[in-house]
Amino acid sequence: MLNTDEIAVREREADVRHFDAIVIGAGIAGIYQLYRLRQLGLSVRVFETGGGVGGTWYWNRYPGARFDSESYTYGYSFDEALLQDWNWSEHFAAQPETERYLNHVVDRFDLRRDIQLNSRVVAARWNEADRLWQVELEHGERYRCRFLITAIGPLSADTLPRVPGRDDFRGLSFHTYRWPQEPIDFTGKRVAVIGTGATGVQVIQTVAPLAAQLTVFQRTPNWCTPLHNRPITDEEQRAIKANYPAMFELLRRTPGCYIHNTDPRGTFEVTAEEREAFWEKLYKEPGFSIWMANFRDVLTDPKANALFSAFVARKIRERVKDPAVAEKLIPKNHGFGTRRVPQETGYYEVYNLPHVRLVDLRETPIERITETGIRTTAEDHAFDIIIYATGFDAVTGAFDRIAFHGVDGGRLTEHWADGPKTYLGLMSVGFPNMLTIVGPHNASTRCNIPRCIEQNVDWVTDLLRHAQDNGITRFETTEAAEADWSRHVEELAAGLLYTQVDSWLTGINTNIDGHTVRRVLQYQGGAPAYRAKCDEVAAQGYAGMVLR
Ligand code: NA7
Repeated sequence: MLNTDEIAVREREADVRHFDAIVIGAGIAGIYQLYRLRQLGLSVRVFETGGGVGGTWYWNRYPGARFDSESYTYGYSFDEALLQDWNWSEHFAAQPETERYLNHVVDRFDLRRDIQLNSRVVAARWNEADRLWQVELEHGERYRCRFLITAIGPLSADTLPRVPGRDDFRGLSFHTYRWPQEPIDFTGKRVAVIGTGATGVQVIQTVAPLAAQLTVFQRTPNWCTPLHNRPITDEEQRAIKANYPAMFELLRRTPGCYIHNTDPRGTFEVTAEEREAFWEKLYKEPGFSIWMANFRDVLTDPKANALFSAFVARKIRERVKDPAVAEKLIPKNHGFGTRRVPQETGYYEVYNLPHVRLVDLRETPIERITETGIRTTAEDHAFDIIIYATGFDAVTGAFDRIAFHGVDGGRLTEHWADGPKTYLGLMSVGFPNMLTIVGPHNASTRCNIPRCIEQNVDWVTDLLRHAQDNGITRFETTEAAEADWSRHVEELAAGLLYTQVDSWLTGINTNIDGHTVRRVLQYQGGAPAYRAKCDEVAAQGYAGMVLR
C-alpha cells in the first residue's frame, strides 16, 4: 500500500511532461541541436535561462562585443540558402548583428516553439529503472526525457572579484556578461573597468571615447594585437558567397577551424630580415592570423616565443606615448599566445588620452569597493559606473552550477573533482544518455566554435539516430574508454607553453575556491584529428560505449 505522500508523488510524476530529448541552452549549440533532432522526428524541448536566444550573444551585450573570427567563417554552415541570404556587414561583426542572426535562424527554421525561455535548469537526475532523466527548473517544474544534451557553453558562468563591499557601491555596476538590456549613457560619467582580458579590452577601447573619465584596473596585461575590422564591400560579399564551399573545406583542415593556418616554417629557419618582414605582415593582417598563422614553433619553443613576444612588446612601446605606462601594458609573466590573445582596435592608443588612467593592481591592489568607488592600497577612486570584466568559471563552471546526479545519485562535480574525466569530451561514466556538447576535453573550446559545435551536434544526432533505429534506450561510456581518452587529452597538451601559464584556458580563477591548480580542459590535437576519432568511434558501432 502506498501512503498518502507516496501517492502524491506518483500523481505529480504522472503530470511530468516527457520529451525524447531535452537540450539545456539555446545558444549556437542548442539552436542547431534542436534543428537536427527535429529532423529525427524526436520530441525536443530546449530550456534557456535567458529571456532570448543566442547564449553568449544574448548575454554579452556590452559595448564593443564582437567576433574575433571572420563573420562568414562563424555563421552556421548547414544550410546553403541561409548562407546565401544572410549578409554580414563587417568582417568581424558586433554583438547586435550576431544576436539578430541567431534570432533569424531560429525563426527561419521555426525553432522557437520548442524553446522555453526564462527557464533555468537547476538539477537533472538519472532514473535507472525507467532509463530517463528527470530535469528540474528553478521554480520546481519537472520534465522527463530519454536523452539529455547540455549546450551550456564554456564561458557562461560569470565570476566577480572576491573583494569586500561590492554591494555597497551606490552607482551602477555589473559584470560584462550581465550587461543591462537598456543602453548605458556614458556621457559625463566616471567609469572603472576591472579586468583586461579579451572582454575588458573590447569594453575599454569602446567606452574610452564616450566617458568623462576612465580608469582601468589591470592585474595582468595581455598580448593584444590589431583586429583590423572593416565593412564588407559588395564585391567582397559576392566573393564570400561564391566561395563558401571552398572556405568550409579549408576550415575543416585547419587545427582550430579558423581561416588561418600555421606557417610550416620554424622561427629560426629564416633570416632575421625575413622573420621581421613576416611578423610586420602578420601585424597588419586581420583577425587571429598573427596567433594562428605564425611560425609553427611560436607556441611551443620558448626561444621562438620570446623573440616574437619581444616583437609585440616593441609595437606596444611604439603605440603608447608614456614609457612607464607602456611597460605596465607589456606582459612579463607569460609569452605571446599562451593566453587568449585579445584582438583590439586602438586599444593601446586609449592610454594616450588625458582622461584615461591605468592602475596596476600588482602595485596597488584593490582593498574594497566603497559606496563611492574603489579603494586601492594607494587611494580612493570615485566612480559613477564600475564594469567588472572579470571573466568566467570557464569550461566546467556551467556544469558545476547544475546538480547533475547520475547512476546511484553520483554528482558530476564529484566525478570531475580532480579535473574532467570524459570520453571524447562528450560523455562521462555514470551519466548515461547524457551528452556534453562543447564540454571539457572537447576540441571546441580551442576552435572557431560554431565549426566544432556543428561537428559535435552532427555526431550526437547520428548517435541518437542509431539508438532510435536499433531500439537502444541506454548508452554509457566505459571506465576504460574514459580513462584512455582523458589520458590522451593530457598527453596532447604536454609541451604546449600555455599549460605553464595561469588563465581560464588552464582553469585558473582566483575568484572561486578550488581553481588554483592548472588543468587540461581542452583537446589540443586539433579539430581534424578530433573529428576523425569521433567518426572512427561511430564507424566501429560506438566503440568505448555500452549500448543496450
Ligand atoms: P578573462 O580572459 O578571464 O579575463 C578576466 C580579466 O579579469 C583578467 O584580466 C583578470 O586578471 C581580471 N580579473 C579577474 N578577477 C580579478 C580580480 N579579482 N581582481 C582584478 N582583476 C581580476 O575573461 P574575458 O571575459 O576577458 O574573456 C573570456 C573569453 O571570452 C575570451 O577569452 C574570449 O574567448 C571570450 P588576471 O589575468 O586573472 O590577472
